[in-house]
Amino acid sequence: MPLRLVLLGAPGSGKGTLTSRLLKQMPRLTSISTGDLLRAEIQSSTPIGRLADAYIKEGKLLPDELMAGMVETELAKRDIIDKSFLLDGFPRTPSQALELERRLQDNNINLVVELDVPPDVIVGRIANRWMHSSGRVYNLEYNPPKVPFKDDVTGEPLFQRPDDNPETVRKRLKTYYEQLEPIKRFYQSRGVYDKVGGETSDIIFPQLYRLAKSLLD
Ligand code: G5P
Ligand code: MG
Repeated sequence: MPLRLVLLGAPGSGKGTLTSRLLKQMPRLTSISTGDLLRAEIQSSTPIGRLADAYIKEGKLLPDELMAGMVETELAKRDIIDKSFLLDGFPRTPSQALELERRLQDNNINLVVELDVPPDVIVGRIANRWMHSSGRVYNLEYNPPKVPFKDDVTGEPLFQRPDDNPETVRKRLKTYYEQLEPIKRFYQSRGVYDKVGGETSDIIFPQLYRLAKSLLD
């Protein structure tokens, strides 16, 4: 059966980190990160990018319709709507979840995993995050690049996200915890919700892998 997995987790909970690990173990899986898509739009200075820049800097969520359309386009472009895929950072609201369901029809989400990481652990991680424009993520303490401040694959310089400053991180965390209960209830009502937790991605990964593996054939 195709695995159609949503990772739900606070800023800095490890969605990107765990996605890369899962893709290494499950080569047939394809991932879409809405944060990465938006950052690519910003990089190319498109109209969506200009809008996204304003929202992201404020730590606010972009409009639901726009995000659902963006994910649908990406699924179609990669021709994976009826295959296995992982969504990182989408849906984040019940309205996005409903839109996604409407657009996926017979290929609905069959696993939603909440990453439960204590907020005090998260704040320290984000301060040490550096990334590459491909979406590859590093942490100066946890998974440092081989050459300081350079991407392991391309050798290009790494940067820090403009929304990773303490004030915006606080807003992003608040937004996340406001949306968590409603979206959790939505997916519990569909019978596909599960939760894994721990203070490190090393503790969380085997739990996540077990859940994903149980659906992927
Ligand atoms: P994003 O880009 O989706 P967030 O805020 O949801 O952003 P973020 O910050 O990308 O999530 P993450 O992917 O969950 O966090 O975490 P990560 O990057 O893997 O790990 C964080 C850091 O911790 C890294 O440095 C990593 O190396 C390190 N790390 C991982 N594991 C460990 C560990 O075990 N120990 C230690 N010490 N470190 C570790 O969305 C950005 C914005 O885009 C808009 C919104 O404005 C959003 O704020 N947006 C949307 N708007 C509306 N609807 C949507 N669906 C939207 N999606 C995005
Ligand atoms: Mg991320």
